[in-house]
Amino acid sequence: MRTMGIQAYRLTNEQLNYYGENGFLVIDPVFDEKELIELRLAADELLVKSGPIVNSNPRLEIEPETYLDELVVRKIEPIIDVVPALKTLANDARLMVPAAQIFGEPAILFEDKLNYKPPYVGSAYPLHQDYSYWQEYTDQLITVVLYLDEATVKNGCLRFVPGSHKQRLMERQSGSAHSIEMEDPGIAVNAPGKAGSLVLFSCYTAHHSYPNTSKKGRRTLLLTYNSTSDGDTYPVYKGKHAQRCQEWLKSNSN
Ligand SMILES: O=C(O)CCC(=O)C(=O)O
Repeated sequence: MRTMGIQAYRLTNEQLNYYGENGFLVIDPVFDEKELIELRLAADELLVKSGPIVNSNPRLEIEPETYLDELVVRKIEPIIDVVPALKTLANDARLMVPAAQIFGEPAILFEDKLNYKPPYVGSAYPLHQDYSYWQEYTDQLITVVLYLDEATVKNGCLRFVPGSHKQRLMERQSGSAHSIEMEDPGIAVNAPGKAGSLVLFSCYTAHHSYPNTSKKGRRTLLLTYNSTSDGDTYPVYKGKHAQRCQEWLKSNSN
């Protein structure tokens, strides 16, 4: 964990009020260019060490569309068991202090992933609330996103429905386990950010993103935390998934 005074990473009252009202908050860059270069190298290492880019690789989600006939990675999950620098990031005070402040108690890692939004083929995420995926766990969950690359309207930054976190789970589209039925997804607002910015959001905040139609990709690291009083579920949740990924890689490497 970075040793700079933890006080420096605390949210202001204004930021806390914004989060309370809207269910999300964008924080101006808290990682500098040198750190971002190291984290991008860590992301590259993660991709190499995650194994072959095939649909059967349990650590990868692949984009529906190919690029120049090649499969393209959409998401890597989990990530902290592969590259030590990413485990260090998950424990960084810049991510954990704001989450802990909102919980009113220390935060503990729940889920970890790297989302790509590759140029041209980066696909949309339909409107959803993350808690619809996590219903067997606590709902004291906050995701902290770190934009590794600049996220713009053109390359498909995250978009949030302000205040939707106050509604608990919303109605899903018929035939869909997670996508929300909403007459006007345009009520979501863009959450662009420079590389190194953070975005915090609640597991009930409805969000989505449009496809990337630009030539600039954007990667995001997403670390989700639960409150410590709900215990450490990581070993039985993502830890088990990590084990399956490691076993798959062992049996699929030459
Ligand atoms: O990366 C994105 O564009 C959306 C990610 C997202 O909605 C999620 O992981 O829940």
